[in-house]
Order: sequence, then C-alpha cells, then structure tokens
Amino acid sequence: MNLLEQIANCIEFGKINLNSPYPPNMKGQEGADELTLKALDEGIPANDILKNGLVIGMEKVGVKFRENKVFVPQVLMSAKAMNAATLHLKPYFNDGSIQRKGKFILGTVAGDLHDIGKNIVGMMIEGNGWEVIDLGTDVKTEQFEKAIQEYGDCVIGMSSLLTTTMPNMEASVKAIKARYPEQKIIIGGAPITEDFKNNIGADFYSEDPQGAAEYLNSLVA
Ligand code: B1M
Repeated sequence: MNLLEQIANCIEFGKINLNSPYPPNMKGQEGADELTLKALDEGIPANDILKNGLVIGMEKVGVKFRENKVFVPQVLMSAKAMNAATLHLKPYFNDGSIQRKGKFILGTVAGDLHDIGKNIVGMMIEGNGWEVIDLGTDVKTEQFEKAIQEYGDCVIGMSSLLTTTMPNMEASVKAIKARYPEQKIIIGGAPITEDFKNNIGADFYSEDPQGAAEYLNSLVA
C-alpha cells in the first residue's frame, strides 16, 4: 500500500495518530497525523495528499455511513483523523497551493438548536475538499444573506430537525431565492422530504451527508 493509500485508510477507519488506541486493529501504527507529515517530507504535493488521500478516505466513510455500515461515533473518529491531517496542510490552504472545490455555507434554520447531524454534514463536505463556513444553529434568513454577500460564490446548506422549524426553512429559502435567484440551496434533516424541497423551491434535498457531498461535487465536476 502506498503512502496516500495508507492515509486514506487512516481516515476511513479513524486512525488519528500513533498514540491513538482506536481502531484496536491499528493500535501501534502511525496515523493520519504522522503519515501526512511523512508524505509532505517525501515531497508529495499537498494537493495530492488532500485529493488522493484524505478525500478518498472520507468518501468511503460517507458511503459506509449511508449504507449503515458505520455509525456516528466512527464518523466522528474519521473527522478527528481528518482534522489531524489537515492541520499540516493549513499553510498550503493559506498560500493558495491547495484549491478548495468551493464554499459551502451551512446552518440549522431559525428556531432550531439541533446540530449533531448538521455538524456531520459539515465534516463530510469539508472532507470532500470544500471550504465549510458553519453559521451554527438558529440561523435566521438575514444571517444566510449576510454570508452570501460576504463569501460571494457559494452553495447554501440548511438543516432542520423539527417539523415546527420547517416553515422557517421555507421562509429562508424563498427569501434567498427571491433576492438571489441563482443561489443554489441544499436542504436536509430528519423531517425534510423531496416533496417539501419541490414545494419550497430549494435545489436539492439529501437525506444523508454523502448525498449532499455528491451533489456539491457534481456542481464543479
Ligand atoms: Co430534539 N427532537 N428537541 N433535541 N432531538 C427530535 C428531533 C425529536 C424527533 C424527538 C422526538 O420527539 N422523538 C423531536 C422532533 C419532533 C418533531 O419535530 N416532529 C424533538 C423535539 C420535539 C425537541 C424539543 C422541542 C424538545 C423540547 O424541548 N420539548 C427541543 C427543541 C429545541 C430546539 O431546537 N429549539 C429539542 C431539543 C433537543 C436537545 C437540545 C436535547 C438535543 C439536541 C442536541 C444537539 O443537537 N446539539 C436533541 C436531540 C439530540 C434529539 C434527537 C434525540 C436526536 C437528533 C440527532 O442528533 N440525531 C431527536 C430524535 C431522533 O432523531 N431520534 C430529537 C442524530 C443525527 C446524526 O441525525 O440530525 O437526523 P440527524 O442528521 C442526519 C440527517 O437528518 C441528515 O444527515 C445527518 C447525518 O446522518 N441531515 C442532512 C441533517 N441535516 C442535513 C442537511 C443536509 C443534508 C443532510 O444538507 C444541507
């Protein structure tokens, strides 16, 4: 297995670093942390490490999560491994030698404080090579609009977990579409459906993070 494949493996199985006891069958082995440093030392371009190592691993996690082959705790370990690796890549993001696929502005809609699912969506999309700007929970229409003005070319993602906040999602989508007709908006969350998406005029509904990542990737393919 070459170095990039090993890095992808660490992300897929949530192996953060040498000292991490998780997963048990990789105990004592180097993790995403050390292997990313090693790859940089060997002169592998940071962009290759991201695209052909980290992103490949995260895509596999996304598919396994969708198929119920892994669960929230495993996804969180993968995200931790991803974070450990991307810390070493930070200077290359800053100097422009790594190009992100685009900007994704994410928030849980007004009145709604649920953020566990939204955070997983954010991690997965970041792991797919996007810059994620997380506005948090209880995000009002004006906050989404302010972010559009501030970040320019971007895709908006909205999450809702309560049937009582679905009307707030509808109001936000409609207001944003009225002001920025070309603005792409993805929606998701447990009570959201394809029909609801069609009724409120959002661009895409995904029931899981992987679907949202695949849609985003299709926009820049
Ligand atoms: Co609340 N809660 N909660 N809650 N809570 C639910 C959602 C509920 C179904 C529980 C129940 O009654 N069985 C119910 C909603 C009922 C309804 O609307 N019909 C409910 C209620 C009623 C409430 C309160 C009103 C309770 C009260 O105070 N009386 C209150 C509301 C507070 C508020 O938001 N204003 C409330 C509060 C809370 C806590 C604060 C205690 C806590 C949230 C903690 C937090 O998020 N930081 C909480 C929790 C934990 C839940 C449950 C138990 C779990 C939600 C969760 O995190 N799921 C939930 C019951 C349940 O789902 N079993 C419940 C795990 C997460 C990984 O899944 O969020 O679905 P999920 O995200 C998935 C997908 O939906 C999708 O991908 C994610 C990853 O797979 N997805 C997207 C999500 N967003 C996406 C966006 C996308 C694409 C995919 O694109 C942009």
